Amino acid sequence: MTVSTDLAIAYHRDGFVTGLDLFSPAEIAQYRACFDQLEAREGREKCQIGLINWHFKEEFIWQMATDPRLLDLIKQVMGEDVLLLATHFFCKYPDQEGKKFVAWHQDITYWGLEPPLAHTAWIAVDDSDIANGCMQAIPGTHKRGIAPHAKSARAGNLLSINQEIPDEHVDKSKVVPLELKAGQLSLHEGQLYHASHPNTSPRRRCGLTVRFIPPEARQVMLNSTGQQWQPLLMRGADRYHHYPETPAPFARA
Ligand SMILES: O=C(O)CCC(=O)C(=O)O
Repeated sequence: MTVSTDLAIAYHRDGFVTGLDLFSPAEIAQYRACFDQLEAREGREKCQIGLINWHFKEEFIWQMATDPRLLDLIKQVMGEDVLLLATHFFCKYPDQEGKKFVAWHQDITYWGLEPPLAHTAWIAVDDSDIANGCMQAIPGTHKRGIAPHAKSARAGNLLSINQEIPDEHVDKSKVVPLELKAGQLSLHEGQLYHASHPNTSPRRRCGLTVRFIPPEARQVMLNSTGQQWQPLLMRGADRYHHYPETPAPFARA
């Protein structure tokens, strides 16, 4: 693909871009109200990291993940042909003891995709800042190849199989916090090193991750939760047909 916009140039240089406006305050307030209802129904334990691919069940998640403005942004960084791979809320509740964190990792490592291509939009449902444990990233690490991942020795890692890039591979002097206002998003590349600290503030920090892949990325292994992906074509064409066609769960806006 030709990297032509400033956004795409920054993304390919650093492996992420942040602070992009997506939803207006009124729009994100509506989506937050939907999430609050879901949380009241399902409970915090489930909502912390258990809402994986609920865009198939909950229309508001589908609308967030397929918003044309989001797809326009993602197309700028990944090209014309875009499959929606997955959605996953990362909701960190106030945690004065500072137990729940996300260890340094690269997304693509346990997703079973070949070639290892994926892109994530992290949409802030709540304001996300240093105090409540926003995402952090290390610029340029998406160009290093796949790092070794071990099991984290520290309890409380929210990642699916407790994976972690060992400290000796992580240069923490280069870390950039990805602070976002509710309704904004960051985009990150599937090989970028990223993590987040515990939420020791009194405020919830909820974000929706929306994962996208190009059609050439086929699934060669089950992912870390033992599932087959069910991608849906969002933009352009799928000339590879690696995946059975999945019907859209709801109409698109
Ligand atoms: O929300 C977080 O703190 C971490 C999210 C994450 O690891 C991801 O989007 O892959």
